[in-house]
Amino acid sequence: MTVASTKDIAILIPGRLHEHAVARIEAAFDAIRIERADASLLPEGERARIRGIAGMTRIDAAFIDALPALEIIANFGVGYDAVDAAHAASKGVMVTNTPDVLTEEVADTALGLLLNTVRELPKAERWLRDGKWRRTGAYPFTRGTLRGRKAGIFGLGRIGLAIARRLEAFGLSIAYHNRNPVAGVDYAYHPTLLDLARNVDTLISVAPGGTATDKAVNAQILAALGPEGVFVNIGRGSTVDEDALAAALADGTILAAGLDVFADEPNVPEALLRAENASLLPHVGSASQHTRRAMADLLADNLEGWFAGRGALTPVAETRAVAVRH
Ligand code: NAP
Ligand code: 8YV
Repeated sequence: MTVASTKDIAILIPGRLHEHAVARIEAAFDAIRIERADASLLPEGERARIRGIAGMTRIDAAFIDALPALEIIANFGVGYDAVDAAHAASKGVMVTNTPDVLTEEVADTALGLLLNTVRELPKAERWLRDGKWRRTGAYPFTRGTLRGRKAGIFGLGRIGLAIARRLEAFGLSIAYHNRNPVAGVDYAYHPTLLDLARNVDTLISVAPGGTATDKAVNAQILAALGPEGVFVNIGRGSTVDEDALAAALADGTILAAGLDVFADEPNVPEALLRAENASLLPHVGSASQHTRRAMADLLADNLEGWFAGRGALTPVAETRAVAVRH
């Protein structure tokens, strides 16, 4: 049996994408690059040729509608809140993401961020580098400690579970909130986020973005955490009311926060930049060379599998029933 070439299949890459993913797409397909996901950047004839999109950018309903031959959107990242997957499903378009290959890396980052936040490690390092250890003496004892803390995980999925396993090893008690309890897990389940926040002092959010979680971590949740409360966000910035968080950090409603994600990246609110009790990272949860390459491979494997007629490797929930139609 001869295998048909995929070199005439047009795959659109809007905006930036990992160079290994680009190289694999260029090797297997007819890769077309544009600056951003804007259909006006493509001539009419070109639009009708696009059968796949590979990207890490917003793909909205209008963009999907502008590409009549579109079959698959391969998203670089496990979080796909930037892709209108419900609309894609309604048009019979597959959406894939990059789960599992990044889980342990992101969980590692979450623990690093938690330690940085509670034990002020970046500030202690700055103290040393600024010569204060030599001139002034030891860095002040931190008010925060992991000892005796009760952790609550908002979004106990793949990454949440990997974080929970690490927290267990650190000796913390663990509770969680999801829409549904997780089978086979004996961490305490709380049916609402508020109930979880009232019962823990360390809230770690690894929930997806989207309308259902928009600003879910608000002033009431932060107040429920209490004055020893620590909030860590490794999920999506949109899940937090950033104004309420900045106010809670400033007035002592909570002790500290560690944030890897923000509502309007790369723009971080001034009030959070100024907060000395916040430890801030520029969305580096999965950002090792090893893990980003694995994500790039999974994205390319999804496209290759799809156009070889084998279906998608990692379809998102909304498009699980979408079938190969070529
Ligand atoms: P996952 O396995 O799908 O887990 C998501 C969890 O969130 C599920 O347990 C789900 O449980 C819960 N959830 C979803 N919607 C909810 C809602 N409205 N209310 C309460 N709980 C809800 O996904 P994952 O692989 O762990 O990734 C989680 C998220 O991490 C991604 O979506 C992404 O935004 C973020 N992420 C960030 C980085 C980074 O670099 N900082 C890297 C990777 C991923 P139920 O369905 O039962 O509600
Ligand atoms: C990436 C992420 O930084 O997978 C995710 O959901 O947030 C990160 O791994 C991001 O997706 C790159 O666009």
